[in-house]
Amino acid sequence: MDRAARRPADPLPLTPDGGVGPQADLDELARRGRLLVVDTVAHSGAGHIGGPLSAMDLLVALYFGVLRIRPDEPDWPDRDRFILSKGHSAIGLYVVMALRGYFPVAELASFDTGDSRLQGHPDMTRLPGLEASTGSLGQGLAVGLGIALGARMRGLGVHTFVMLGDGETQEGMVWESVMVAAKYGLGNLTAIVDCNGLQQYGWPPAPGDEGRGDRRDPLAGARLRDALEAFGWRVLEVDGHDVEAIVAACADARGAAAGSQPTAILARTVKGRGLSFTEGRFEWHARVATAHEVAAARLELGFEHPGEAGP
Ligand SMILES: Cc1ncc(C[n+]2csc(CCOP(=O)(O)OP(=O)(O)O)c2C)c(N)n1
Repeated sequence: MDRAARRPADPLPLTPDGGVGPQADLDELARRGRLLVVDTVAHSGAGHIGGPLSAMDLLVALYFGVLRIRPDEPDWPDRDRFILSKGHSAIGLYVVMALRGYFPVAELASFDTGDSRLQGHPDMTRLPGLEASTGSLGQGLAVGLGIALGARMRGLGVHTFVMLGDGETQEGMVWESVMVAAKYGLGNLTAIVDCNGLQQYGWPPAPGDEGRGDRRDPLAGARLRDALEAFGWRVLEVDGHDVEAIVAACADARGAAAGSQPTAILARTVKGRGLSFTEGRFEWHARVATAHEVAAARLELGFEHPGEAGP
């Protein structure tokens, strides 16, 4: 079948504009979001799975429980700003933006095609609602701190949230941004780190550890907390799959006084979360599900419609 003519299966009870409205149950939304990620990547034939599934509860919490935004007026000057610094998880962001009403869910079918607004990594010149183009790891926090500083200078009461991967914190530019944000006391800036402990191929084993096959990141967990605190940030830790807890942590971060420390929320997550065959498996970083796997995902997530998605 012609790729452009196919569309992801859509099990959602949608409103006419393709959104579901902010009152929907957030865990249910995350479950639906996960299926749309798997379906859309299968439909497109390319994309990432592990990172978007890891971040899905964080994205749902942000877009449905935290961010002050107007999907029908994406450039509203008083909106909160959100930057997905780990831009390879773009499909997770697009799914949640579609559910929130930025564009019709059916448009996900164009993901990663030539002239689509939904590029494989976020492109702010194409899709209204994106605050930055990302994908080259390490840059999102620098953009976020510039926005937060500018907002404070202009007296805007907006809050800027930036989501990073824990593997991404190996980029030196992250720490330059951490240092500058602390220097300027940007209490209106919050970094959310998706701490799943895995990245694309992980770290090579340390000398003597060759047989262990342990690809966990050395900065995951306690060492990341220590480093951020040493640079002058306030650090909160949260279960990154507990939507209510994430919303509460973000509210706490938003409450930081002007001129005080920026906040980092370390969200403990599982890469590939939600499907037994993707959880904790680095090889699903950017794998495409087969038709059989899409069907298995649908069953595991509790959706029985056959749908059209899948190769
Ligand atoms: C500067 C840069 N180097 C390498 C890559 C290739 N790359 C894409 S994702 C990724 C791993 C990212 O790991 P992490 O930040 O932990 O993301 P997650 O596990 O949440 O997907 C790498 C190395 C990139 N996009 N940018």
